[in-house]
Amino acid sequence: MPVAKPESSDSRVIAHVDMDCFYVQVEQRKQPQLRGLPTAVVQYNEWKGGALIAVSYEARKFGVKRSMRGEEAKEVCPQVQLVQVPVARGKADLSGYRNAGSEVVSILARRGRCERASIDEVYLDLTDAAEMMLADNPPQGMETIDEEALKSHILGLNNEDGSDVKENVRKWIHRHNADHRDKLLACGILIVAELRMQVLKETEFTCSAGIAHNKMLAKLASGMNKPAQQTVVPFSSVKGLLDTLPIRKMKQLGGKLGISLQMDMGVNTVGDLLQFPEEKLQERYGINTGTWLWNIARGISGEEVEGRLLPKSHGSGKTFPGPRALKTVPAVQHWLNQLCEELSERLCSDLDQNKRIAHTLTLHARAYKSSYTDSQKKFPSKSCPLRYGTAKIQEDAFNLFQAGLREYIGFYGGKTQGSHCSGWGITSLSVSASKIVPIPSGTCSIAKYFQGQSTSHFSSMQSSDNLNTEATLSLPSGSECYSEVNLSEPKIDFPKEESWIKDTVPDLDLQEQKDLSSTLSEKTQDGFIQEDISPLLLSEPE
Ligand code: DCP
Repeated sequence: MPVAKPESSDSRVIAHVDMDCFYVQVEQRKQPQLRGLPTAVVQYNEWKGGALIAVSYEARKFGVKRSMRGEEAKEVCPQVQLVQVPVARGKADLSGYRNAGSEVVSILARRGRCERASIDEVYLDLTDAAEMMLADNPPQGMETIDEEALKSHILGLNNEDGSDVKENVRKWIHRHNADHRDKLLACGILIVAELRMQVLKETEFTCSAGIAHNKMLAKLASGMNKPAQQTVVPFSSVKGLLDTLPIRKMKQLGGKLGISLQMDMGVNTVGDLLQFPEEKLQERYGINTGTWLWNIARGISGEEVEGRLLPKSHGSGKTFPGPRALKTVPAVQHWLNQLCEELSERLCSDLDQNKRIAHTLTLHARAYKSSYTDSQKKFPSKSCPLRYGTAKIQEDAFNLFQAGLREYIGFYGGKTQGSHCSGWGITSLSVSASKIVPIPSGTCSIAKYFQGQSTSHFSSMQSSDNLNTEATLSLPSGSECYSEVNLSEPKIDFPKEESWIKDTVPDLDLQEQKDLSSTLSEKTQDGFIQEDISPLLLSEPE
């Protein structure tokens, strides 16, 4: 949970950039004949035409929605072009989308600190660039303002009927009597417009952006005018924006906390929170969450843009809904092997390209038990130290699964006959690698690094299919220690009916998560507390 720094945060320039119908744009770049046509990307599972995961703006005009399946989309828009997501190892292959996201990040990072927040979203801290522009070539004195900047939406700007909107924006940017905060935002408008045009030129992708004094407001604004547009939140418009904003629209309030606020406190809009003293909110939701709620009601957020261009973890997952649930241990092992193979490949390319290694392997699963009273019990997530090499990862992941299964079905719970188990089914599986850090600078070879680290890492090196143990590293000096972001959340494979969490790292710290969890009397809420214990004697718990 970020601590509010109202004084300093008022004069920051933060942008949130979000790609428009991202997977569709990636597919349209591959097949330019689809440009301008109503298009949707569908899952690899072809049942009823496949579930839609991205919908172009042309298709949205006909009523095509992400919640539909291909057949339904054809009913509302017979000319819709359905493109299947690429497939590898019997599951969706997102690597093309990840790489396309990286192309965009490398352009956006040119003007300030850049945080890759998801596969298609980035935060930028443009404060220094804006201050520099203000000092050298302030917008107030510019004769011409770029057309793209003039198309910006400035919240609170009085655009009476008939008035020339672009002219109003030009006047707002040119105001000499604006306070420092608005002058900085005016610079932000120009910088972001230029960056977006650069992205278009170099990648052919359009994106939308929000520009404000903090991350929270920038994120809210970026979704207000899409596609290919930018929205600005001047300080004077913050209250108006939040007063009527339904709380469920806030990133962290779409789930159980939002429901509790509505049901227990009668809070429907962010503005409704203003009536509660900070102490009252703390009493109800814990110290950190209470203060955070008090702050967001006032548009205050001290959350920093982290300098992070690389993902914080890698993951690979797949769901097995309904009749496709996995009911035997060999079936689970088969799929785990596929997932681990993909994970291992990505770890190797991260090591190769970025000189980073991951330290923790985690297995998550969803399961059901047909014949037991505690059918609500969740399949426990399990972690262990990560050993490099596909075979090692497969072996460890399988051990994690077995430990989880033993705990899940209980000692007497499963009717296990050899490899065949009855009474349980696995509906989703995922493996992830986290605690990714750069190999210390000065390490001369990968093999030496692993030798120095642990025998498990080293032994895995010997069996790695993909690693060249002789490879000599030229490590960047003073490499940055990246913190986590989960770009690799296996989004596609999660069931549609569950709310998809784009931003997979909730902006709540551990204490906060616990506060919240205990307040809501739930010990194992998804997204808040994960039980990652090492079930094996491989090493100490996380
Ligand atoms: N995605 C997915 N499954 C979901 C939601 C999204 O696989 N349930 C993928 C496809 C999207 C991409 O993530 O193209 C980015 O998701 P967004 O929510 O940002 O949506 P889009 O970029 O598709 O559209 P918009 O222009 O509304 O942001």
